[in-house]
Amino acid sequence: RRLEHDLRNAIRKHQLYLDYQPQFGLSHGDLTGYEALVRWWHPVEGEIPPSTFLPIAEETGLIVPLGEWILKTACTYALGWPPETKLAVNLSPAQFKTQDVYALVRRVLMETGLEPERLELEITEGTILQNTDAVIETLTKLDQLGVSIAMDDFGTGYSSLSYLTRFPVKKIKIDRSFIDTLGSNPQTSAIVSSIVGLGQSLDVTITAEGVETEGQAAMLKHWGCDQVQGYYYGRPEAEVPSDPLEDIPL
Ligand code: G
Ligand code: G
Ligand code: MN
Ligand code: NA
Repeated sequence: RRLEHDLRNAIRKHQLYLDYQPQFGLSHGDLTGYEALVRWWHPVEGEIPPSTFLPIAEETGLIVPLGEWILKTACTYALGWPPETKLAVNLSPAQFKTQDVYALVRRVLMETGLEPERLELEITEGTILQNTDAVIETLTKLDQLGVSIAMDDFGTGYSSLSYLTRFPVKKIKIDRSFIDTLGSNPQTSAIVSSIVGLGQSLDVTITAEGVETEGQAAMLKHWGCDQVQGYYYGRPEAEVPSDPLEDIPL
């Protein structure tokens, strides 16, 4: 397919870049970190969303060099932030299938000099459902290195909650589909407040994604949600272009 060919060239041709969306502590409103989100500006098609090109990257194996470029670019960029500011990077299930994620992360941290404590890796339930033992081992080693693990899109997958006892998960990100209907659907209010309570009992940080309104923010604050992310607080915004990995073979 043409998109596959184009994606192969996209990094070299400077068509890929990262947006960074801020995350805030809800009780004090302090900036806690940024999530890196990959973007592709295609010369003919314009902006192609990650939901279109990430599956292609995963099917073709391009996710390996792409994931490496994302991690290295984001870690390098985060070096310019204040020292307490964390960087969250998404990892797809395919990355755990096709490479040693621990080795990749350790190498990129060493090459860039970013402290492991500043890096948070967002995984999905899809990742922990596949080859569980290998994934547990990888995540445990990352945890011991000081890198933290966040469960993304929480509440949309099919796995049982028991993974919370077996995986070193430090943060749960409540999927934005639940935040969307806060206020209009009493059931989602019950679900979200319960997840916040679960986080408090398990000593896991709870982040609400996709917060778009003051009303949603007020409810989350009332329940004691730890962190927020969403258009109400800040949109994903582009970095100053930088290309530390121009020489990656694609
Ligand atoms: O930013 P946006 O809503 O377009 O992201 C769509 C999806 O793409 C989200 O599920 C997000 O987690 C995923 N995504 C965005 N950036 C990255 C990335 O750098 N790596 C991986 N694996 N997924 C990403
Ligand atoms: O799956 P993941 O959580 O990584 O995806 C994050 C995606 O959510 C990004 O593509 C980002 O652009 C999008 N996003 C972030 N904040 C909001 C928001 O407030 N509303 C909506 N609709 N999307 C958001
Ligand atoms: Mn995410
Ligand atoms: Na999400």
